[in-house]
This record gives sequence, structure tokens and C-alpha cells, in this order.
Amino acid sequence: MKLTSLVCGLSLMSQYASAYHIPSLDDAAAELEKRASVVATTGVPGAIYPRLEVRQMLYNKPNQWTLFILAMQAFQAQSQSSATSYYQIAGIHGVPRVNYNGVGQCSTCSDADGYCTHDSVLFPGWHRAYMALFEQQFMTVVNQIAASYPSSQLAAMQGAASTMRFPFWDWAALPRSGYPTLPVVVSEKTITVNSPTGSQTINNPLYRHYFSDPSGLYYGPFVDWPYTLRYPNSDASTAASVEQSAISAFDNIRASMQDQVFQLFSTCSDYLHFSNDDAGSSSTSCSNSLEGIHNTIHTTAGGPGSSTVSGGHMTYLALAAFDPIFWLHHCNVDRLFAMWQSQYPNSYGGSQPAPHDTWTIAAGTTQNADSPLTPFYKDTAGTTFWTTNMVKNWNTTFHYTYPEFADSDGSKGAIASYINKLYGPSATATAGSSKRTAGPEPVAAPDALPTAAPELVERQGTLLAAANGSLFQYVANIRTPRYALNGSYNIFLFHGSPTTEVPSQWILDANLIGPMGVLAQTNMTTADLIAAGSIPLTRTLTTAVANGQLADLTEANATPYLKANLAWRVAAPNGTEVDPGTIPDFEIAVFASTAAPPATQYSLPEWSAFVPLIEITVDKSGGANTTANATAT
Ligand SMILES: *[C@@H]1O[C@H](CO)[C@@H](O)[C@H](O)[C@H]1NC(C)=O
Ligand SMILES: *[C@@H]1O[C@H](CO)[C@@H](O)[C@H](O)[C@H]1NC(C)=O
Ligand SMILES: *[C@@H]1O[C@H](CO)[C@@H](O)[C@H](O)[C@H]1NC(C)=O
Ligand SMILES: *[C@@H]1O[C@H](CO)[C@@H](O)[C@H](O)[C@H]1NC(C)=O
Ligand SMILES: *[C@@H]1O[C@H](CO)[C@@H](O)[C@H](O)[C@H]1NC(C)=O
Ligand SMILES: *[C@@H]1O[C@H](CO)[C@@H](O)[C@H](O)[C@H]1NC(C)=O
Ligand SMILES: CC(=O)N[C@H]1CO[C@H](CO)[C@@H](O)[C@@H]1O
Ligand SMILES: [Cu+2]
Repeated sequence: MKLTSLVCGLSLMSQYASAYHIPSLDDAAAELEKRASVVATTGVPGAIYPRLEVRQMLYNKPNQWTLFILAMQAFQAQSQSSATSYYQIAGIHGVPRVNYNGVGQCSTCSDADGYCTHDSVLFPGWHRAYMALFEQQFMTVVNQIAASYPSSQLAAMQGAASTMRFPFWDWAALPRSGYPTLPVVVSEKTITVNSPTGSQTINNPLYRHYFSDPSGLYYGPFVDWPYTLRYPNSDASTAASVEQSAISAFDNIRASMQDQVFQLFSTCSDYLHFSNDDAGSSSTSCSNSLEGIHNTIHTTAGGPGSSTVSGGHMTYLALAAFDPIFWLHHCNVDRLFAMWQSQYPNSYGGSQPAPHDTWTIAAGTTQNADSPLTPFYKDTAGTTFWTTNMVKNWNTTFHYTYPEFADSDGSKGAIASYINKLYGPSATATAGSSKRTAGPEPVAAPDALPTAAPELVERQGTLLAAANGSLFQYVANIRTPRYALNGSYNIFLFHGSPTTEVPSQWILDANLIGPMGVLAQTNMTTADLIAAGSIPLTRTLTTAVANGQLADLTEANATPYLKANLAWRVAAPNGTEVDPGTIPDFEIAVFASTAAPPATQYSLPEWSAFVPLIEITVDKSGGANTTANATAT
């Protein structure tokens, strides 16, 4: 008797098939075994506490910080065969290709790597439940460690644990002056903490995860790498991360990510388009998406790879969740989701066909806010899965919130104020600042927009704004087939030309305006899936005005300036340059809009209609509708 196959087959059917499935004794045994091993997703039991920004925890909550590091170490050291181990929870996302919670593969899903839902209206809700499962198991370890401190520290450590949640990494807001965007504590190889047995220096569990056996990772060279890597320096089992590349890359793209996040908050008012990069391609005013922005953080953390070396784990859909940075990142993605919900409380859910298989969802299946978020069971009975609708109120459902909500009344206006201060064009707050009384932490040395130049501020009315006071906005919308290049790839926009034609260096280039990372996996071949992105150009143009290269931001002047100075490159998964004109349906088109400054800091700017400026890109390979025209003629 094949018990395992029964377990797998049964569980998928259990919700739907009981009407016609005649249970046998074997089935009953399998069902019992399954239930005994169901891991329910409950979130951390107890009251609602904020997930802190990782640097906020480091600076302000030293005991929580200690527990965070020690728990990440212990969690990652758990046996790979335990269903609640770091390894198995990370493995839900993609490889190893195994069932979780006995939730079996769909009959036509044999080419899928895991359960994660991408290019899907389920993206925000699925990852919310995923993060809740991870956090609850992480906190179980935190509590065990807190309980192991000597009596002199026991009360303090258990007190710290009792109000603790998993931290997030805000990769879009300004870091504290003089510090990198990628927190030093995520990049250091070792870290010193006050353990239950005294001060201890350990391998930093945020820097990389050590596998006890990587052979389940399916893809080469990942099956040979003993730990997770960022910007690996070789494909050999002795490879090391070139962490400095990750540090420099995040500093180089941060301003664009800030602008992309702000544009997302202020122009994406509809859940479907906000939620994922597939839907985004049907909207010009909301061409970016939460998923699209999140993809770029993935490819930038893992590194682009080259003709001789693979990108790191974060660069690949099926492998990303093993790198500890994934959890800091996805915690922030969930926070952006929550903040977005506060701005658009009447738009939630949507319906969309699944563009490709996951472990349990066949391509073409219609997905909506009531679709099961497999394999996340609501309780140990193993009968009900969470849905997007069920995870709407993150706070009361999974018992966490974010500082922006905990430190304010959580109203639309209060959260808009944080969005303006953290991500707006004149952001004044640093990552992790959300103080209730003192207001956001001031930025020590503003390095953001050159509008800080006094004479420019004076003349801003005429140079950067229309007669009615609305600020001119320019964006480059990108459409690209997500799975056309047999792996993850990157699109880079430049002001002028890149300083080098070495594709692996483009993410670090001084002339980079912004990137769009396209996250995929070898052999994913849904060629007709168009992913959309949008890279704001206004910051670059404002700098050009400040530098005297451009007279003002009127369309009459900005259009020829962009036509002469906007360039782009596409770097293939193997590190070579691809001519975007050869990628079917690829299109970069510039649009103009204006943003009426909000009446108060408690609301977001309102953008006017997006007007296409075809002439800026039409003559260049991959530019506006050249592909459409090429295929038409
Ligand atoms: C939880 O979040 C919702 C928004 O989804 C909000 O309306 C509600 O007030 C919050 N509840 C608590 C207890 O924080
Ligand atoms: C302000 O003027 C611009 C340019 O004429 C126009 O596109 C926009 O719609 C106007 N905005 C408002 C709020 O009137
Ligand atoms: C790299 O990938 C591109 C795009 O898929 C392909 O055209 C090219 O032949 C590949 N080059 C090598 C050396 O594999
Ligand atoms: C994609 O890449 C993999 C691994 O390099 C290779 O085995 C496969 O043949 C490629 N598929 C296509 C369609 O090029
Ligand atoms: C990708 O597909 C090719 C051709 O179908 C196959 O030979 C190869 O083993 C696959 N690679 C992976 C990693 O699945
Ligand atoms: C596409 O081709 C048509 C006919 O040749 C031409 O009129 C049109 O301007 C072209 N559009 C673009 C965006 O190049
Ligand atoms: C920027 C732009 O005008 N894009 C157009 C390209 O062509 C498609 C259909 O052919 C239009 O829908 C786009 O608006
Ligand atoms: Cu994901």
C-alpha cells in the first residue's frame, strides 16, 4: 500500500471530494495521519503587537534584538525533517518539490515548484498567511530561548518576548545618515549577542542560512551550495557572497524604490492592479504593483548572475525563501499591503485567471478573494484553508500590526502622513521612524531631491509645476514577458548611457535611474504573461533642472530632453545583454502626468490622467509600440 500517495491525493480532495469519494480503511488511516501532522496557521497567540523595523528593534529593543538573532539561529538549525522547521517552511514557497501539510499536487501541476502564488491576485494574501506561519514558529523558538536565561535575566527576556513580533526591513525609506540601505546587521558574517550563557559571537543568521542537506533544492548549482548566497562569486560548492555588491546595489536603487513605492500608493487605487504584475499591464496609471516592486528587491538581493556564475537564492522564485533576508523583505511587503489597505479601504480582492501552475493551482483556474491559500490551514482539523478575505484584518486575525498603526490612530490620514514622510518627494523620515509624540525622526543630511537648493525652491512654481501648482510627473511604463528568458532578468533605465557595457555592473551604475527586476525560474515558460512595471523619472529630471541641463519640467522641454537622454538595457539571466527589440511584446513608453500637492500632510497627491509621449522612445529598440508595429508590418 502506498500510504504517502494516499496522503497526498486525499488531502487535496478532502474539501471537495467527500460527496463522491467512498472512504476505505486505508483512507481513514491516511486521513488520521494527515490530521496528526497538520500545521495550522494561527499567527502568534495573544494580543496585537507591532512588527518593528529591523533597525528600530536593534537600536530601541536590545533584548528583543538578542532574542531575534538567537531565535533565527536556532530556528535555522532545526532538523530539515521537522514540519515546523525553518527549512520546511521556507520550502513551501518553491523547492524541494514536496507536499506540505499533506496538501497534494494538482494532477496537471507537475512542472510547478511550490505553492507560492505569483502574477496572481492572491499574491498579497498568500504571502500574508505565509508570513504569519513563519512568525508563529519563529516566536515559539523565541519563547524557548527567553525561558532559558538565568533567573537574573529571565523576567527581562520573557517580558521582551511577550511583546515581540518578527521585524521588517524598509528598503525604500532613507537609512540613517551615513548608513547603508541594506542594514549592516544583515550583511555581517558574525554577530555578537548576550546569550543565556553570556556574550557569544556566532555566525550571523541574517547573513546566510546553512543547509544540513541542500540536495532537495533541485536546481544546479543550488544543490551543491551549503548555504544561501547573494552575488555568488562562483558556482562551486566553495562559493562566497560578494556582499558588498548587494550593499552598493541597494544604495544605488533606493531612491527609485522610494519613488516607485510612493507612486504605487498614490496612483494604484484598485486591488487587482495593485496586487500583482500581471494585472498591472492592463493599466497605464497603475502600471507598477506590489508584486512588481517586490520582484526588484528579490533580484537585487540575489544579484543578476553572469555568463559564468548563477545569481543567488533571492534571484530565483523557487529558491528565494531560504535566504533569511526573504523574511525581512516579505514582512515589509506585508506592511506596504496593510498601509495600502488603509488608503483604499473599499477596494479589496478581485478576480483573475491563474496564468501558470503552482503546486496546487492549475493554470487558468479563476482566482478571487475566496480562493484557498494552500497549504495554509486555518486550524489543525485540516479542513479549511485561509482565503484573501479571511486575512483582511491582519491585526485581529494574526495578532500583529506595524509601527505606523501602533503609533497613531491608524486612520487613513495618519497612515498617509507616514507615507508622505517616508516615501514622498520631500521625505523627511528615516526607515523605522514612526514616533507618535515626536513625529518622524528628522533626516540628518537631506540627500534626497535637489529641490533643497533654495533658489530652486523659490522658482519651483515655474520650473517644476504647472500654472495651477500641480507638479509635473514623468514615468516610464514597462511591459515585458515575464518568463520569456528562461530565468530572472533585469531591465535598467539610465540617464544618458550606462558608464559600462558590462551587464552585471548595471545595477551599480552611477547613471542608473531605476531597475525593474523580473523574477522567474529556469524552465518557467509561460511566454505570453506580460509583467508590468513603472519607473518614475521625475527625480532625475528635477536633478537635471537643478544642474542647469534642463530648463524646466514642461512637456515642451522634458520631451526632447528625455528623447536624447533616456536609455535602457536588458540583462538576460545568463548575464548577457539582450536587444529588447527581439523580446516579443516588450515595450517602454514614457507618460506624463501632474500631481496636485495634497491639501495637508494627511492626504496623498492626486495625479491627473497619464498622457503617452510616444516620441521619446519610439525610435529606440524596445520603445513605444515598435514591437507592435514590427509584427503588424
Ligand atoms: C485592525 O485593522 C483594521 C483595518 O483592516 C482596522 O479597521 C481596525 O480598527 C484594526 N483593529 C485593531 C484592534 O487594531
Ligand atoms: C493642472 O494643470 C495640468 C497641466 O495643464 C493639468 O494636466 C492638470 O489636470 C491640472 N490639475 C488640476 C488639479 O487642475
Ligand atoms: C544568453 O541568453 C540569451 C537570452 O536568452 C540568449 O540569447 C543567449 O544565446 C545566451 N547566451 C549564452 C552564451 O548562453
Ligand atoms: C532553460 O535553461 C535550462 C538550464 O540552463 C535548460 O536546461 C533549458 O533547456 C532551457 N530552456 C529553454 C527553453 O531554453
Ligand atoms: C529544463 O528543461 C529541459 C528541457 O525540457 C530539461 O532538460 C532540464 O532538465 C530542465 N531543467 C530543470 C532544472 O528542470
Ligand atoms: C506604426 O506604424 C504606423 C504605420 O506605419 C505609423 O503610422 C505609426 O506612426 C507607427 N506607430 C508608432 C508608435 O511608431
Ligand atoms: C504608449 C502607447 O501608446 N502604447 C500603445 C501601444 O499599442 C497598444 C495597442 O496596439 C496600445 O494599447 C497602447 O496604448
Ligand atoms: Cu514570493
